[in-house]
Amino acid sequence: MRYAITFVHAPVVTYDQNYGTRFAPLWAYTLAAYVPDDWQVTIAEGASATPSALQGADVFAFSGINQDLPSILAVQRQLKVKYPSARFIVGGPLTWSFEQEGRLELLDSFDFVFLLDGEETLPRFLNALANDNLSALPRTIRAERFDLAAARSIRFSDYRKNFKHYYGAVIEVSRGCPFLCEFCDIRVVPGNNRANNKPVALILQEMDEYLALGVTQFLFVCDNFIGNPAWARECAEAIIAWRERHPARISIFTWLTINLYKLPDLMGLLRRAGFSILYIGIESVNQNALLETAKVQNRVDLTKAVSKIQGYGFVIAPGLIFGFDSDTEAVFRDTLEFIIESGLIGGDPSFLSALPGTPLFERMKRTGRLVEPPGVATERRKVSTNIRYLQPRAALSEGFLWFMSELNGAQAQLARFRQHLALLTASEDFVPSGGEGYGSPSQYLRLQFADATNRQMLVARLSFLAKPQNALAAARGFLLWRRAEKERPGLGVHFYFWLYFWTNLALKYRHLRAEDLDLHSATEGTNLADLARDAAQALVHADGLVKRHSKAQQQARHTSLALQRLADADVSPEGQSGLAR
Ligand code: B12
Ligand code: SF4
Repeated sequence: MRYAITFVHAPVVTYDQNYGTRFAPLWAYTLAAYVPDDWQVTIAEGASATPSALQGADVFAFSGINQDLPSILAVQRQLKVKYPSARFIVGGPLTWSFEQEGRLELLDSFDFVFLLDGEETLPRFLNALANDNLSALPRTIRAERFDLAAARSIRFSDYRKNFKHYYGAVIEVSRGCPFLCEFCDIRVVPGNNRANNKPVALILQEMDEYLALGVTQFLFVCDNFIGNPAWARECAEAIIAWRERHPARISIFTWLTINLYKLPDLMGLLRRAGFSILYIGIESVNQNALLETAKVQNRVDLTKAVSKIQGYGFVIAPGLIFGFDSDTEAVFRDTLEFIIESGLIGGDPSFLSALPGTPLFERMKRTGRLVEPPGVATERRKVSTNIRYLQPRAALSEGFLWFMSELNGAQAQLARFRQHLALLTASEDFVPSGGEGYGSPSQYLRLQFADATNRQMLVARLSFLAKPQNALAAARGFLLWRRAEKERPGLGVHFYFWLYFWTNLALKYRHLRAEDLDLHSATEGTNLADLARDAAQALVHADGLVKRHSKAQQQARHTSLALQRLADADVSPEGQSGLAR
């Protein structure tokens, strides 16, 4: 071996985001498969990714998401002192995001910064270094979109050393999404507005490798698994055939869109393939908000769509967002009612944020509604966003606090679970998945006991559930599950998922007060008349003709209405306009 590269995974894995579950750093195992053969590879994470534990290398490669910046810089700074002649490189979602935001200087301490897919740029860089030709490369190395049809399997020789630390397996299956939601930074990545799928044979090959390690829980990583429904069918059918050869009780979690409910054959196939939990961006129960943000595929009867999907036996982990321009005082109550009525048992609603590079970010910037990030890093706090909303701040905080306290109450929790089971048992579409369900409690508990912080979290969960009203609701939920199980075997994961999500949210938001919410209203620092003018201008073409039936028209109309409401309300930042309920 002539050269050595060390992938350093040093993120902030804060308690409220992974809830004690540790997943494989897929970027490192993926890119390690593209390192030239004569390089020695080390993948360092957790305790082994601390400066004192790290051995010398020619290249130290870092990656992360925006919120990881402080921990990445802290580790890199110390390593640089220890190994001054090494090259430090960085890639991952944070580099693209910072570039879009015009803040790439945050990564100035790195020798080279990589934007977007690394499968081709990393080996090019390593070869240039080995050939003493680094000066031919720019400091910021931008990738073309990598065609996943040419993807390699992850580097299992390294993965096998670490797999016991991880919850199940993470398999990347696809990149990209054909939709155009205004707030999303996936579809704006060059070439990413369509599905880019990995060969199904490679997915099965990786499943074989994982299964040989005894792994049966799979996180199928993608932006939208049904971005190309024909490929999704092909993939599901191949897994069904694979399961006939491997009698393992596998379970799969993935990300997809709500239009799945219109594809009954695909829902059946996915269940038979072992799909168990689906993350679906529902975003808002306010149909105007969906129009405003161009989430066209969600402009349907959401309760019906959610019930239909759940009726096949899936658990939905819903994405829900507050703070769209057209949200009114009703949104918090409507969302709570929707969750209960449609029997949704997961979800961690948040406030709209403008990600750099998105049309939403541009619109907020243009209208002076962006809140500048504090200090050097974009660090995520419990409830912290970068938009000045068109609702009074106090009303949003009040509404959110009310929503969380209601949702986490034993009464609402039992009601949502009861409805969930009622829908499942009444459904004629139910298809058993033949697996344990994603979120196996035995595997989760193994990881919980292995770590002191996780053990504390487990104790906190149990003491929350021990409160009399919570204990009663949990016991009732247990009995409801056992009764439903007689008609629909395999609902254990639904019960555990319900308890898991309930306790996650309750612990995350316990002791939450209005002061803990870092929210801003357009009344602070923004001229409402300018905003109204911008909304009106958005309605007019350059030639002066008024736009009809366009997204801009919808957005401008709702923004104008919201501005009017805001102007009519008590506009002081602390104003109590009654928007909360
Ligand atoms: C799976 C996933 C998760 C899983 C994590 C599983 C895991 N393995 O850790 C879960 C559900 C836990 C999760 C949680 C969160 N996630 Co997430 N997640 C994803 C998702 C869907 C896939 C990530 C992935 O593994 N991709 C596959 C790998 C191979 O891709 P990659 O890491 O991007 O690496 C490629 C390139 O970036 C590049 N590259 C990467 N690093 C480097 C380094 C070098 C040196 C080079 C040369 C190249 C390079 O090469 C790689 C191969 O092409 C992405 C969206 C997406 N499609 O990427 C969002 C995404 C990463 N998540 C995101 C967010 C915001 C979160 C949360 C903060 C959400 C929340 N509000 O709680 C939490 C944070 C959790 C935490 N503490 O880390 C954002 C990050 C945005 C940003 N710029 O900061 C993303 C991009 C989604 C989005 N567009 O909004 N997430
Ligand atoms: S459907 Fe999801 S991934 Fe696709 S553009 Fe909308 S938010 Fe992004």
